[in-house]
Amino acid sequence: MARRIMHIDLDAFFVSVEQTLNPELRGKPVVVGGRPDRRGVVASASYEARAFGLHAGMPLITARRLCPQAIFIEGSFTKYREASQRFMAILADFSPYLEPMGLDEAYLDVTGFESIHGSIRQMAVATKQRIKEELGLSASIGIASSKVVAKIAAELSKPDGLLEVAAGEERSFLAPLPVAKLPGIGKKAERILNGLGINTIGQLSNMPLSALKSHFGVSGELLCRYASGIDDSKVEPPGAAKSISRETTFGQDTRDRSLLKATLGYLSERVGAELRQKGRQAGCVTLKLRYADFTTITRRHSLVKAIDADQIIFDTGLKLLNRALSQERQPVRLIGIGVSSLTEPGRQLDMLDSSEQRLERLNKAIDRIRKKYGFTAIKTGRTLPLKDIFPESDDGYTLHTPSLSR
Ligand code: TTP
Ligand code: MG
Repeated sequence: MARRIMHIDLDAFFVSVEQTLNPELRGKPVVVGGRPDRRGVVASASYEARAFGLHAGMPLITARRLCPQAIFIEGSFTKYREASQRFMAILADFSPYLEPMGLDEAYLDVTGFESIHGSIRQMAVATKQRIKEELGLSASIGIASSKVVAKIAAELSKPDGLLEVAAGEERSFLAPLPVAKLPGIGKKAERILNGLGINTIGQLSNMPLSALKSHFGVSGELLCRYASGIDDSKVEPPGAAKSISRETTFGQDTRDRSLLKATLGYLSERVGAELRQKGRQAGCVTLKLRYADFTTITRRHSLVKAIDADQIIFDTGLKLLNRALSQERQPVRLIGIGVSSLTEPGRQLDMLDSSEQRLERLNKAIDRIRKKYGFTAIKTGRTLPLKDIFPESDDGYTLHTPSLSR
């Protein structure tokens, strides 16, 4: 029996959440991402704004030029995370085979669920209705026999759409679409294919596999399968996180060592808090820097022993930072810190030496107080310079981009 898979994606997610909270924004060109006089890009644009050519990733300055009457909102990640959790909870009511992809989209395997809802189409209608009634948000849903086709169907149906591709119709459904609609085909691959005279997915599916492989290596095979609507990958519930990271772009490129250090300190605390909250320890710390000319570097350090202390994440990151800055004269645009090689803590308490025990007790106490009174209830010395620069809330500081500050 053919599988039935739904792909659900909320329409203009960040903007729509803002519109539910402020009805005056409804039906208007609205952009979430930041103020148009600051630098940054559009994170989400209402469909009214898209009519003027605005889209995610466009610089805010360009967006304002194309649509001066648009309303620009800084946004707040906390609101979007909450809406996302409620959205996923609704989906989980419909099927336990749920694979969230980011905040506002998910796959649902609904094979065999016809009997409960009459048809899968009616099930999708009911799903959309609950999302509308309970969250005030509109969703678009694609239904097909595979993830890749369901995703493309959902995107094609937007906004507030519902599109089902019957089993056996995958190939003819995909054939007339431009190659760029296929997941995995970015700007570069699109240019290569167009250069070869391949514009539609149908043309792509007729290319010899050897030609695809010579241009795209091992990915060639996957492209060939996708182009024919073949994708056996399962809808899988999320596994444990492989890494945890936080990053931020500065309002202005900076060489200010104390700002860089304090920001690194704050981001390290955010990473450490999530690491401990997930009950994991990390064996590797990675620093990320983007310089003024957009050159981006990552520097990693493997630790002898897995850790979960803010102090060690920060100290390791700071060493990497100092080394990187000594080799580069440009100002810094973005800084990020992450941990990976995550493991369950397996050690025994009495094996810890006293300095580790002290750190562990300290971080536990900090976590407890922050859980009760908010993140900024405790400001460590290393982050103090941020106090006068960034607005603070119970959830922590709001760095450069409020719609993404988490
Ligand atoms: P998308 O689902 O790609 O975009 P959207 O929901 O705003 O619009 P639609 O699905 O109707 O086309 O992404 C979901 C959210 O993720 C989006 O509201 C904001 C955020 N996002 C960014 O912050 N930066 C980006 O470049 C993109 C694409 C999305
Ligand atoms: Mg969306």
